[in-house]
Amino acid sequence: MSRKKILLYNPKAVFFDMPLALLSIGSMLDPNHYEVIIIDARVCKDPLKIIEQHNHDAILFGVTALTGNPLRDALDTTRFVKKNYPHLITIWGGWHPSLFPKQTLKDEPSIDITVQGQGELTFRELVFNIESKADLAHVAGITYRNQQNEIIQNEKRPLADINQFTRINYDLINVEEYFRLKGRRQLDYISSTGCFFRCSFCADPFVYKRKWTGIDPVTMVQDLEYWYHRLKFTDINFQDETFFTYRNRIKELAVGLINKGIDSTWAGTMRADQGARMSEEDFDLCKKSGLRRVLIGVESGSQNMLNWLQKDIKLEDVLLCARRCVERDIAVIFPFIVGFPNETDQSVQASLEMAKVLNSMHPDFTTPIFYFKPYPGSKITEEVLQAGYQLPENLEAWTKFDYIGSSGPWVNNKKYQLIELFKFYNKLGWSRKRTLLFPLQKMARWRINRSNYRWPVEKFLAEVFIPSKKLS
Ligand code: B12
Ligand code: SF4
Repeated sequence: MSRKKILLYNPKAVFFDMPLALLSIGSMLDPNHYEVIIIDARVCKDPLKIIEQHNHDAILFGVTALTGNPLRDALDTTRFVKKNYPHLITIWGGWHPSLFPKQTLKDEPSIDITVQGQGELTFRELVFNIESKADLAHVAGITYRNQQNEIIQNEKRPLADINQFTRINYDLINVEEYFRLKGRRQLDYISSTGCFFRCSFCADPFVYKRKWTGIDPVTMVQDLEYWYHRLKFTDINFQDETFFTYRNRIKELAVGLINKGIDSTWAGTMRADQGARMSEEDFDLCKKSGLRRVLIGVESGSQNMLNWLQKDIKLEDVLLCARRCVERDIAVIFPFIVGFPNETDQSVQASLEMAKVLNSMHPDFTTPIFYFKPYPGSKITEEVLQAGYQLPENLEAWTKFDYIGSSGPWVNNKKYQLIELFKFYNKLGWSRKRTLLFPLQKMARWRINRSNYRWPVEKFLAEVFIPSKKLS
């Protein structure tokens, strides 16, 4: 019996993380019955041709949709598919349709179904229902058009235990191609879904209702051991929201990696409070098992602001984690966000100060600074919407929503220029010493320490000598 094809699409974008969302849902289908074809527009030259090749015996076209630029290609390709292959049911899942279940359908007739939140069980059930042409009314976690063309949002699907899912089958993609594009044999891995915390700028509490589910460490070690021997990776990038949620889980993982001889470095996300609760021995164990980098969201250098953000961390915890990482030569990314509504200059200044302190502690510490933009689902956004702020009103407008490029609504141009100069000099000043650049690096530190950015000639020179990508 020939297998039915399931086409899964990752839109064009400029980064090369493995398409974990599509791998997660695709791995849930019985391979004896379905042939899952992942088309990643970031890595294949002519995605439309691949769709054309496979459309005849396919039953659906699934797309993963992240807010912002990737929506553009997601939209164009879905329109192309609906126009040319109307027999394919088009399904969008991921963060954007999780936040806009109905708007996405209302604005775009080429999309048939949106999926909200965790997708594994919903997708498997959807595929079964679509294939058997069954009613979708009982598939929890989706929004769809019924026969009367009404948009119906079904009941929500509670977060299911991730341990009952089939583990990701990396054979569904050409892993070597991702290794090549990344420039290293780095495996992307997701070990949990959701987060227990309540940060008022984040969409996670809205989508996952402060729930969390994670793969048990024994299974994780078995899984990683299997793929280590198959793929010969040398680094694991854990893409979880909060990888260090349970200290014992991480310790068991670390012991497992060591005992199984998995000779690979790894990186993951850690909250400052979680790092502070760990012992020195826990850090030693993680380092021994290959921990090379953590990402610790600092968000603000002002404790008052952190309290307002409901971040539930203390600045002392951030510094404690930083010191522990310095002692063990573990790199850290410390992201900040500035430009919250009504944020004072003092609060922004406190963030810049904290970024300076952290950056100066270790050449492998980085402190990216983002500008706050209100996003639905977060507590802050609800508040600014009530005060009259307007979000993009339709799907087209969301394709232009740009998180990174601009300063957001609450940072004026003068402040923006200052912060951008700070970012440049802070990064240059504290990065690893390079003989040729050393005089510029020294000058950058002098400027940072005095907040003096007049005549930024080093910026000009550095931009000439260092490719801008490395400085961004
Ligand atoms: C890796 C990552 C990136 C990578 C690449 C992203 C990518 N997907 O290609 C990079 C580093 C480039 C990146 C960049 C950014 N990211 Co990012 N990133 C992540 C991260 C850490 C992991 C994504 C992932 O692979 N998850 C694992 C998979 C399995 O989970 P999932 O995608 O949610 O998929 C599940 C469901 O959503 C659903 N599903 C998903 N797709 C589909 C499709 C179908 C058909 C179905 C049925 C179901 C389904 O089923 C899946 C299994 O349960 C997430 C946080 C997280 N843990 O999810 C943030 C996250 C996605 N990023 C986020 C943000 C804000 C950003 C940035 C704006 C950050 C910044 N300030 O620069 C940028 C810009 C992104 C852009 N618009 O261009 C937000 C998303 C907000 C949003 N609404 O889009 C997240 C959720 C972090 C957060 N809590 O705020 N990111
Ligand atoms: S910012 Fe991180 S810790 Fe806070 S709610 Fe979002 S995912 Fe959880």
